[in-house]
Amino acid sequence: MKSYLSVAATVAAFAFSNSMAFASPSPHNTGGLSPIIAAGPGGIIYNTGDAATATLALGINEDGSLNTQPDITSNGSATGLAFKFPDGTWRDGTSPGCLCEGWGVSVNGTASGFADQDQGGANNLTADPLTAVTSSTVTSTTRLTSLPGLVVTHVYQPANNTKDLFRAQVTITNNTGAAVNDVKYVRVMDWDIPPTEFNEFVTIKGTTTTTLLERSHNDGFDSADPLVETSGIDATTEDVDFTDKGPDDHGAYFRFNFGTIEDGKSYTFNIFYGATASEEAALKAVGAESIELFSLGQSNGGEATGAPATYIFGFSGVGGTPIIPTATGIPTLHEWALLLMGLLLGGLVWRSARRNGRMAG
Ligand SMILES: [Ca+2]
Ligand SMILES: [Ca+2]
Ligand SMILES: [Ca+2]
Repeated sequence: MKSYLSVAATVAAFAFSNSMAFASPSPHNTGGLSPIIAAGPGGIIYNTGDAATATLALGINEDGSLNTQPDITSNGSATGLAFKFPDGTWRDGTSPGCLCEGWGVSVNGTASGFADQDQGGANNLTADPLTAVTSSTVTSTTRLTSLPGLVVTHVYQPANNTKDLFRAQVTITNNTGAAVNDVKYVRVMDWDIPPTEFNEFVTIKGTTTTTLLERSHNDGFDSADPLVETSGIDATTEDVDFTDKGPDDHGAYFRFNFGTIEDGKSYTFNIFYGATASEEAALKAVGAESIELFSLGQSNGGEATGAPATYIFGFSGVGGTPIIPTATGIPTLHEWALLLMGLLLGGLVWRSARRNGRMAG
């Protein structure tokens, strides 16, 4: 903890000009400008590995949270989840206003660690220097400071089946010497969608089928600590699917409970971040990666078409089912017939596609 404080002191003087030319943000987004609090240098990755040709950029801190330096965006103060607009500028979907994006892990209902720039950076998390650093990949490795055998890695890389998403493969490993129970993971993001930052529309889908989801709602400013109970900015968004809620200054919060991880074992799942120029393209990307649970952020006026940008935040391997058909379009009658035949033969195809998560030794 001492080293974190000393490093924080050296970087706390970080100053930036927050663009306030946008619509009025909520008190959350004006309540104070967040310094970058990082144990070491973060990294920016591009979906093509080349800033000149890329359409997506993601800025990752050593602790695995988003919103890092340098700031390549024209509308924020850090690089979080950025999409290249037709004019060539990078516009971020979360870094405008407060740097409210983060994650957290807890075990046994008693020990937790979390990282979010707006919540003081890393809390009870010790981060290694980033590894596997290239222009399209970066790996963050962290452990609970109070329970160092509990290790969480985030392997950030372009998604396998679409250019429109990054994938963070998250592995929670238990080397504590005993089983850990009630293993929870939170991921939370304040959407701020250009060109109407702080005045966006938010969608969440997959809550009813995602069996390991414990809590969800539209408060992207909430604590990333899984041991802190949270609630929606709008209570009607709690633990349900909703479409195009807004306009408001809000985001998306998800908390999972992965149950027990035995000593020496791990649990792996995926988080996706991306953006497209339309809602149709966003849903194709969601389908291409068999995403089980997702949120979309869209601008005020762009909630129907998704133009000029639809930002995407999703999960797989979290006990759900893929909720958007893959990008092949509407099945033909012949394909439906084959599908029904498959179901009659035991539905094994569906079962095998249900889960990407796995328990590994
Ligand atoms: Ca923000
Ligand atoms: Ca917002
Ligand atoms: Ca929409």
